[in-house]
Amino acid sequence: MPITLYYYPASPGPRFVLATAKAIGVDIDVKLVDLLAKEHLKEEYLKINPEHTIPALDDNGFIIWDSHAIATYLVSQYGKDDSLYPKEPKKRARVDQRLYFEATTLFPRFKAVAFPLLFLGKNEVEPDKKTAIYEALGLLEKYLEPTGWVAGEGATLADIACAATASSLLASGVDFTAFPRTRNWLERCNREIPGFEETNAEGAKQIGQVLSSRLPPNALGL
Ligand SMILES: N[C@@H](CCC(=O)N[C@@H](CS)C(=O)NCC(=O)O)C(=O)O
Repeated sequence: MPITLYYYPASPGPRFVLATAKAIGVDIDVKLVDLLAKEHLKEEYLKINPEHTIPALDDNGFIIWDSHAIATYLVSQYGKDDSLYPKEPKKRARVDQRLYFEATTLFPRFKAVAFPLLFLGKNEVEPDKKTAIYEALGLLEKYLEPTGWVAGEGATLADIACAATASSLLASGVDFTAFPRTRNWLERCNREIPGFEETNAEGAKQIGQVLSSRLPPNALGL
């Protein structure tokens, strides 16, 4: 039986999961949940995920949501090796810490800007929310300093998670001039993480276009 991913291409989390599945060679059926049409709030989807967030995964009746929980499950269950999510406790702790950074800082700051534009009819960005995005990117820039990767010597799930969100910010007009390592790393993710560009680039472009269409020119730039 196939594994089903409830998915919306413009959202970073579903792209993170799809890129992970691609990188470890797991076949996934994608079921589109159109956020802009509010399909995530319908009874049918609330039965799958009462938190009404995308993505969620159904692996033959095992239902789990939150992109980080899904991606770590997929690698633990189906990965051929542990390079994306190391088993060694200290290496894993570093990857987990950076996954939680994405889950609790980088992505929520993006969502704090995107949600009002997408769902509340807003056409502006509050200055403190914009500042918070630049602060989060400053942290990511620091994390990349030792090795050029987010959480260790090579690409891990933390890179895929952070890159799905950072590429969305770049496509939405955030100014990356002060974050040269982050820009280089995004290009490296596209080149070196198998399947990443293929599963991520188009959706990042889509969210960038939707957000830009709701904002005055250069609203997220400096
Ligand atoms: N921590 C969650 C966040 C998921 C999330 O907030 N997804 C957004 C789309 S990018 C969503 O579903 N928004 C609709 C809602 O919150 O009702 C994850 O990583 O899966």
